[in-house]
Amino acid sequence: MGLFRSSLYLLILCLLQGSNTSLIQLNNNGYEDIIIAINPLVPEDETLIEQIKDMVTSASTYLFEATEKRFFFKNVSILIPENWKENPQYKRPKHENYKHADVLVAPPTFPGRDQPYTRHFAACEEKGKYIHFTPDFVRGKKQNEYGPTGRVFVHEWAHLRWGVFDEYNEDEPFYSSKSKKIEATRCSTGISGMNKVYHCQQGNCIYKNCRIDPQTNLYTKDCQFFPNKVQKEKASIMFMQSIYSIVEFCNAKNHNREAPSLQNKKCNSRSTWEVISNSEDFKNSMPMVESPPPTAFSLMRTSHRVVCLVLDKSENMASFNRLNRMNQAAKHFLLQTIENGSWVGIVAFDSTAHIKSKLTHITGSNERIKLSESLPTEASGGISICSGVKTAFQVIREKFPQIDGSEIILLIAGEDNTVRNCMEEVIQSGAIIHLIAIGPSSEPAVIEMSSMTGGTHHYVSDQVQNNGFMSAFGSLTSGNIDLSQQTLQLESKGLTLTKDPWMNGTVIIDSTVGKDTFFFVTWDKQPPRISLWDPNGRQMGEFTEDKDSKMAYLTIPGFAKVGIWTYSLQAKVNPETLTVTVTSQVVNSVPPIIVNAKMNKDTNSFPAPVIVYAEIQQGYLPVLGVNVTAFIESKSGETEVLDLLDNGAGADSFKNDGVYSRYFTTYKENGRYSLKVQAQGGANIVTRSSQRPRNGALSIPGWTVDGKIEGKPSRSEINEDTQTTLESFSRTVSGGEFVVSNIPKFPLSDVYPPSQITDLDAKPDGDQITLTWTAPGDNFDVGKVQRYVLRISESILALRDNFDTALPVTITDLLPKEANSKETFVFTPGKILEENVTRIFIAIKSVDKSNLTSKISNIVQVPLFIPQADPSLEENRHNTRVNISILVLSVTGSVVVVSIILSTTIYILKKKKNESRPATSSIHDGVSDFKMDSIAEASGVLHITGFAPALKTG
Ligand SMILES: [Ca+2]
Ligand SMILES: [Ca+2]
Repeated sequence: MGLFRSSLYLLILCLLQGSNTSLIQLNNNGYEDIIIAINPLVPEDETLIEQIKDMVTSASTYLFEATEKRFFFKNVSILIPENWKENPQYKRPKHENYKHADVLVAPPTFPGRDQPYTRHFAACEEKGKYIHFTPDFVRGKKQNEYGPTGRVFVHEWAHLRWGVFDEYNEDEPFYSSKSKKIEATRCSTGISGMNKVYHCQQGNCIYKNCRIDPQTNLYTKDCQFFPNKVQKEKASIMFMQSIYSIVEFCNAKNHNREAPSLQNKKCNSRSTWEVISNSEDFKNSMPMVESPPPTAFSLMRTSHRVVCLVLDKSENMASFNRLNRMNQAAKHFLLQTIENGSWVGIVAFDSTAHIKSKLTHITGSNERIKLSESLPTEASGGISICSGVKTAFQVIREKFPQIDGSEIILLIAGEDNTVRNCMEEVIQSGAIIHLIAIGPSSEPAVIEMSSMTGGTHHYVSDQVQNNGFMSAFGSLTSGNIDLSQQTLQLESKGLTLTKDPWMNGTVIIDSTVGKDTFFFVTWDKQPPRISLWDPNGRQMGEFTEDKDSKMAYLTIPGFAKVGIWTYSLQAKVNPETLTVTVTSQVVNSVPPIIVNAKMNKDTNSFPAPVIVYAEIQQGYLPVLGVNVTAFIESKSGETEVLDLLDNGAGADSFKNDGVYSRYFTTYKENGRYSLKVQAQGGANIVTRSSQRPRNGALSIPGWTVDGKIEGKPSRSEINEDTQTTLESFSRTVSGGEFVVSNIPKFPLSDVYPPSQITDLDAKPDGDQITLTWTAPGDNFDVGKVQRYVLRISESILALRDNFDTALPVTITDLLPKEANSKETFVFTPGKILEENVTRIFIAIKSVDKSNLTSKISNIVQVPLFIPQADPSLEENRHNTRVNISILVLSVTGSVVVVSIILSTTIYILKKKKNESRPATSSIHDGVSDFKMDSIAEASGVLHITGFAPALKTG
């Protein structure tokens, strides 16, 4: 534990905040504008830059061949941290920054954990978030484990860019094949090798034959597949790009559909090449005739932040108290959020622009206060966004001739169709435009401007109690500095009080934050009475009141006491609207718990659903068991509340990866919606999982050479999932905005089917098979489905492509539960099976009250008989007792009463690596056991009497 703790202190600070949108473009077969960012915690080392270049250069050639001369890496920007020394070669970044990094080169989460991986938490075919390489990996020090770095880069690139998944599966390393053999999960099956157990006793290590586990009818967990070092097989890169002969992806011809790989589970049993061929990249390109040019690199070093506020003061700002609300949030930003060392200027505009403050270097509170006194005080006149932005360029150029990488926080409250006049100039300027749009009628073209320059955009409604301004400004922290200097938002809340004058609440300060904690209160009419108590019940002093701006604030100097702080506001008039915002800075040396929120898309057309994501991590480790609530506000201020779940069902792709997700479908009106996410963790309920990340290159277990195994197995990184309990915490973040169109005037009856079941699991148990899955709902993952349809087949393709004609299993006894509950169903396969059926495939669809049917679930496979082991393993089988259990004559279903409501259960697990398979000690039902050898020797294959001759359908 001591080691774990101390190493955690060394954890890298995750720089990615806010929604990450890659800036990569594909142009004439070449990928452009890839950003590889070196984390500031990586010690200065110029050779690392050369090694990154070598990696990408060799990856480009490998990628070109693997994609049939279709894609290569054309240009890459390497972001060098500010704490590395200057070099004339290093340019100032334009739109490139850490928030858009495609590849992070950052220290490992734990010393020695150098596994390369891709952060990907969406569905098949969707893009991943970033690739993580450690400095030692890039330096080539991990070649024995992962092979050449360029090849690994291509493996990770396929995850990141095309949303394909791994074709190995350490949780399910073996399966029962059609040819009655146990096979290693791999693609293609042409990859040859041996299955062995590496066994060490008192320092003596030997390779033993694999044994069969009678519970699973597969090899025991310690058995591993050791590929031949020399072989001819060319596919697949998503299995093991480290095998020298592997230069291709598995395609429709050589794809191994039977293997329980994540690729098969997530991509509907399609090959990686089929998925890649279906991508936009592929459809928009033709193979090249000539060889591609070598990759070009730009070196960029981040430096001080330059920000200019460009604030609308037109007559549009006069209504709904907008000007004052903007000033409150802008003051908060200037007093608290903007980092020391930054340069800040202020421009206000109506039909012309007015410089309110030239660029000021922020070194302490004097500059902050002075800037906050320069905000516009009167709202009148027309609106000219271009004059505002151009004047901001002028303000920046006075101090810095190059405006590359400068940020403009553009706040607008109305339409201005002349904005296109300066669109091109702004996009070419190298500045980043962050947009905060107020009210329903703000100029849509500016969103485009903001996206094109790599900025974020936020929408603020006129519902004061939703505190939209504060959330939007609060999210505009720097993406390029160490988290230790950043401000996190712990609370952002508002209330319109009518009868009851009180607004009471609590804020949790955890030990990873608490520096310079700032309590900020606003009102609409009269200053309320404000009281604040620390966790010991000691009342804090007076708040500083700014009556003109209708706000009051209090800084807790130094470090605020860890625990629950209580505030109480009493309104003096009725009605009154009050808001409370609490921010705090990170305490050095411990990575803070960080919440990022986003939607899967910025624009959406009805009736497609939007997926809301909240990612909660400490360092790069997922934080589990958090109560996560999304508030989605439409342009007229109606708010929809959703609980986000990390249960691996519905919209959530992976269980327990610290990404909490949910479908959003209850649109009320066309237009802009803003997202705010609140995360609350309870002490001893929230945990940090040390689980190894998914989606990454497989480490080489060792090679088979001339029938012997070479090299020590590298399973040194034990994937024991230690769960560290955490203290209580709270966070509130803005997730930006999205726009919905094409909502019909009159509501349609029912357009949403139940979501696809993606976590169907099957465990053989005696003569029965126990199925479990998470219940979908009437509309994706909300409500309750009407019924389930369960079908089985001997052929995976028959089940996938012709589900409706496959053999049904009666499941009508099962009354569906509320969405996100655990469903369990037990059935006995019985006499439907042919004598030589070695395994069956099972899938489920669900049907809602309007008879809308879900997509087919993931397909699970159950081995029914002991498959043939390798001939070399014959000696092992004599001691293997096998449970021959398929004796019952009919297909019957029974409902298992036990159920767990998942949505409210915090999943605390002490999980071993293999979760999906039953423990060998699980209950045995006493059905006849046979000696395997007596059967196998009698017939060569297993013949069990009592089965009908053919697989029946219907
Ligand atoms: Ca998840
Ligand atoms: Ca429905």
